[in-house]
Amino acid sequence: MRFKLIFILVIFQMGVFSCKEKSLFPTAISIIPEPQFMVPGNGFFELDENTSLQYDEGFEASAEFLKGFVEDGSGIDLKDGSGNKQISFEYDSTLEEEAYKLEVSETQISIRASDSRGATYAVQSLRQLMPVELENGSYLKSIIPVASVSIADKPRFTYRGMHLDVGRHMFSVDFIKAYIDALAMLKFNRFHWHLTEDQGWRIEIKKYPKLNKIASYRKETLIGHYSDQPHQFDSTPYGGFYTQDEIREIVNYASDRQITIIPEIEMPGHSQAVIAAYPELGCTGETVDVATKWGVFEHIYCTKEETFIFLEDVLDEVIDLFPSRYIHIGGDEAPKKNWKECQDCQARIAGEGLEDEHELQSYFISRMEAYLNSKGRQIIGWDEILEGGLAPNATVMSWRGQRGGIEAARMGHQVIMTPTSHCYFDYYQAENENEPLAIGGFLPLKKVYEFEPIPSDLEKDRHRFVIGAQGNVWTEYMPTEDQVEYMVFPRILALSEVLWSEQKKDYPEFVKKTKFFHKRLEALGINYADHLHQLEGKIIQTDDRALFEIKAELEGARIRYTLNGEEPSRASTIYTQPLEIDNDITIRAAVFDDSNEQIGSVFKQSISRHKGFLKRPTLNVQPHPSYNDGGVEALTNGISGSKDRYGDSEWLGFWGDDLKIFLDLGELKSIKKLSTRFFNGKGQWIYPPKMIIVKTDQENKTLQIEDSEDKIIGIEIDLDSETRYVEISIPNFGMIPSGRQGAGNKAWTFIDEIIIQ
Ligand code: TNX
Repeated sequence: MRFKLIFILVIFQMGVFSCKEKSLFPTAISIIPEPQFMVPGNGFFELDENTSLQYDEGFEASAEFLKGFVEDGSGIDLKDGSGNKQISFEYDSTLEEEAYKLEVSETQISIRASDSRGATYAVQSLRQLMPVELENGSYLKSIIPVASVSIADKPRFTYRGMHLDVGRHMFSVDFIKAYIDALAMLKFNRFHWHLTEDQGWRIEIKKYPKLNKIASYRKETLIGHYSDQPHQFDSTPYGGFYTQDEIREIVNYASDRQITIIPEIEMPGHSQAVIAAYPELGCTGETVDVATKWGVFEHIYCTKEETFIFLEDVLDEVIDLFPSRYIHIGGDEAPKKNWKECQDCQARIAGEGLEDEHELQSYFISRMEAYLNSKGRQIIGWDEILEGGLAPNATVMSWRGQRGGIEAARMGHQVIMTPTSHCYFDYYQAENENEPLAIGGFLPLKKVYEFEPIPSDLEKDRHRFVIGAQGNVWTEYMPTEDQVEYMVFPRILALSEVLWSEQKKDYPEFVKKTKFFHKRLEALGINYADHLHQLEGKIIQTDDRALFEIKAELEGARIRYTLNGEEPSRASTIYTQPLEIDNDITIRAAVFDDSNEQIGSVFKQSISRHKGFLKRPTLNVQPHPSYNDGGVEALTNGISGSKDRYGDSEWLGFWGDDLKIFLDLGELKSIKKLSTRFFNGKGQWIYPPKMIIVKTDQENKTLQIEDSEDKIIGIEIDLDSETRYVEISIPNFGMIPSGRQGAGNKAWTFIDEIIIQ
C-alpha cells in the first residue's frame, strides 16, 4: 500500500513538473485570483476515505460545500469529527472580515477565518489545489493529493462584481446558477442582475400581470449587427421571465456561495417594454412594441404620479425577493425628448421649481431613492445620475470612463468602477477575423488584467470611496449561453485578480496561470475563448533605427515569420530578435508547437515608413485616458489600427474635443499627400468629423467629410508643399443628435495613423 502511494505521488509530480509543456506550468500551485501571501511547502496531504472534517460553529456552509465538492468529484466521503488526518475550520478572531488562512501540510489541512465568507474563500483556494477531474466527478483514484502550502489571504476591494444582462437575451435558471458558481470560484461577491430592458422585462411582478404577458416578449429580433443596413429581423417571437419562485431559489443559491444579487430595475430610460404593456406610463400614451433592435429609445417613463405609484409597487415586490441592501435603479441613457414635449413633465418641472429635464431626471432618481431608503435600502445608479444633481445617498457605477466615478468620490459618494475601456466583456477580445459577432470595441485579456480601479488623479483621501469594480456582460450580441461563456472566460480571471490581489502585476505569470486554469474550465464544461497563442507587435526606436518586436502571450513560444507576403509555415524563419524596418514591410507570424504545428492564428502587420514616420506629434489635448494605449506616438508609428475594433492601441479616442495635431518633419520635405482614417461607430457614440483642415508652410486646405455608414472613413488630401511643419485641425462632430444612441452626449473622435507621402 505504502509503495503504491509513493508511486502515485511520483506519477503526480511527474505530471506536473516534467510534462512536455513544462514552461507552461508555473508551479504545482496556481491559484486565481492570486493570494496575497503564499509559500509553497514540501510534500502533499493525502486526502482519502480516512480523512475527517471538523468545523467550528458558523462554518457549516463552507465545510458542507467542501464535503460536497470532494464527494461529487471523487466519491470520497469525508468523515465528521476529528481524527489524525483532518481538515479543520477554526474561528480566528484576529482575522479581518473575508480574510482567511489556509495551511496544508502532510498531516492536516487547517482553515482559519473570522466569518463564513473567509472560510468559503479558503475552500475556493483549496479547490484549486486539487486535480481538475474533481470538477466533473471523473476523479477515480482513491487519494487526492493536495500540495503543501501556507496561504494568508484577503481581498483588496469589498465590491467584486459581475453583471449579466438578461433583457436582450435570456438564459436558463441552470445557467444563472452555473454563472454564480463561477463567480464564487473566483471570489466575486456581487452579481448584478440586469432584469429589465427595452427588449424584455424578465422578473415576475404579481401586481402588474401585463409586465409578464406583454413586456416579457418581443415579436422578433434584429439579425446581424446594428450597423448593418438595412436592418433585418428574424420574424421569431422571443422572451420569457423568471418566476418569483425561481428568483427566490437563485437568491438562496447565491447566498450559500457568499454572493449577493443586486437586481437592476431600469428607470427612467430603457423602459420601452413596460410602456408597450402600460402605455399610460409613457408621455405620449402611444402604443409601442417591445423593442426588437438594440439601442436607446425615446419612450421612457413619464414623471406623472402614476409612474411613481407603479414603480413603488414593483420595487415592493423586488425588495421582498432580494435581501440585498443595494438595489440598482439604472438611470442611464434616458433621452429627454418626450419629457420636453410632455405637459405632465413640464408641469412637474414648474411645480418642483426645477431648472430643466436633467434636474427632472435627478428629481426622479432622488424620489425613488427616498422611497428605497425608507425601506432600509440604498440605490446604485449608472453615472448619468450625476447629471442634474446626485441623489443624496446614491452609489455611482462609473461606466463612461472613470470621470463620473472621480466626481462622485470627490463628493463623498461610493463608487463602483466599470469603464467601457476595461470592463465591457461584450467587446471583442481578439483581432481574429473569425471572432463571433460582438458589439464593437476591443478589450483583450491583457487590458483587463492591467485595469486599475483607483484613478491616478483621484486624491488619496478619496480612494476609500472606490469600493470596487465590475465586469459588464451586455447581451445584445450573445444569444446563447455558450457565447456568454466565450465572452466572459477568461477575461473574468483577469478581473478577479484586479479586484482581489494587491501585489505587483505580472502579466506573463498570469498568462501561465490562465493556461493552467483552462483545464479546470474544460472540466467544468465552460466554453472559454483561447487566445493565448496570439502575437502582438510593437515598434522600438533606437537612435536612428526602427525595429519591430513580436511577442507571444505565453513566454518562450516558438514564433516563425515571413516578410514576403506568404503565410508562415513550419519552414519559415524562426523569430529571434526584433526586425529592422528600413522600408515599408508586412510581417506575418504565428506560434508553432514542439511538433512544428501552427497553433493560434496568423498575426499580420504592415508598417509604412512614410515621411512622418516616427516624428513625434504635439497635440492641443491628450487622448482620453481610456483610449490612449499607444500614446500620441501611435499617430506616426507607421501602423494603422484595426479595421473593426476601435479599442486597439493604434486608435486614439478623444471625447468631445476639437483636435489640433502638429508635426515637425525635422527638415524641409516635399509632400504630395496626407491621409488618415476615422472610426465610424455611431452605435458606440463614435462619429467622424465633418471636416479636416491641413496647413503646411505653403498651403491651407480644407476637406469636407461626407457622412456614411462605412465603419472606417479614410480621407486623403492632395498637397504640393515644401514644408517642415504640418498642422491638422479636426473639429469634433459635436453633440449626438436625437434619435441616435447616446443622443445629447458629446461625440467621440477616433483617429489612427497620419500618413504623409
Ligand atoms: C451601454 S452601460 C449601455 C447598455 C448597452 C451597452 C453596450 C450602460 C449603462 N448602458 O444599455 O447594452 O452600452 O455595450
